[in-house]
Amino acid sequence: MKQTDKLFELAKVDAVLVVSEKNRMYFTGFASTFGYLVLLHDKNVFITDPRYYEMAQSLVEQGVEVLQISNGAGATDVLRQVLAKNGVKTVGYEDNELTVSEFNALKRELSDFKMTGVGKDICYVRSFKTDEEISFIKKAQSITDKAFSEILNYIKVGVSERDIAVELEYQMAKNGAEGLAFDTIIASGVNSSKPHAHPTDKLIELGDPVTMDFGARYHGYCSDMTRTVFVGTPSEELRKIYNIVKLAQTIGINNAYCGMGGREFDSFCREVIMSNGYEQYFVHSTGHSLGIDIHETPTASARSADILTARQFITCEPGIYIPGVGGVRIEDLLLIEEDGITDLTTSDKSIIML
Ligand SMILES: [Mn+2]
Repeated sequence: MKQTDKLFELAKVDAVLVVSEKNRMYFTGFASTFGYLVLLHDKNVFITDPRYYEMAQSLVEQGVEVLQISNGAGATDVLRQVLAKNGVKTVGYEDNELTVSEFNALKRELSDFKMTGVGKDICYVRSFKTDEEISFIKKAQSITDKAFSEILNYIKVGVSERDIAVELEYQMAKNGAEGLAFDTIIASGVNSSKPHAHPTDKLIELGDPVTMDFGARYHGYCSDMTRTVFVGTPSEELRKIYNIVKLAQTIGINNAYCGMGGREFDSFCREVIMSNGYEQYFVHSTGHSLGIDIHETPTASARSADILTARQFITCEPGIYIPGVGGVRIEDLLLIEEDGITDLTTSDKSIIML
């Protein structure tokens, strides 16, 4: 089971109850819509129902005890028995995943135990990727880069933002994506000043910037990249903005190092934009990590207290957005390792005019 020793170092509890689908998937590698995973100091127990019991036998090989809920019995009855049998007094739960009503129900059912939120600790543990997770994210990013090179042949005057989104998603699927990392963002012309614009029926016009922010999912893991390209020749102002964003991003990546602060990394990019007088138009943070979720810790922002270290990911995505004019964002995905930073995004960043 992944990283549970690390989790128990942080979370001073006797057991951790994993209920959310993604954290069950994270710890077991086994996809299921229902189950209670109980992490204990010396063993792990997976409680599931007959739909998954047979499939869950694969976990037995990993040393996980698999229990089936018999017809008519409640899952929490079995859960209570497991906790009591193992002398558990304090139970860590996912305070960042459960709804209020799920938590209230659980608290009622487990009133004999002390409940402690450990969501932050799970996020921290998840931020350090294993070799396998790194390989999945690398593959997801390579699919995303391939789709970008294909979409350049497709974008032209007269196609709509929605057309581009659909084609991009098709290209990711065709190159091996099992799904999307998040809803594709396509923003053209003046729409591009809205950092997270949804694709519309707007048609591409000559001179438009087209910002594409998209990612693939591979074995459950996300990738994320953004490029702004131009159809025809951009205005002087947009070209200027493009060059500043590109410079900010290049300086950010070149200065990045293992052990830097999230705030420090943000400042590498922000200072370039600031010194060119556009700081008021850089309206979001520089980067975030990803994994099973598209936004994970650590983060790189002016308020981040995170330290970015080995086996963690961070995006580098400065942007400038001017309402009524347009916007530019360039985003790469970086892997931080002890011996340096690897930029996993291979797509061109020199200004592209289609
Ligand atoms: Mn991103």
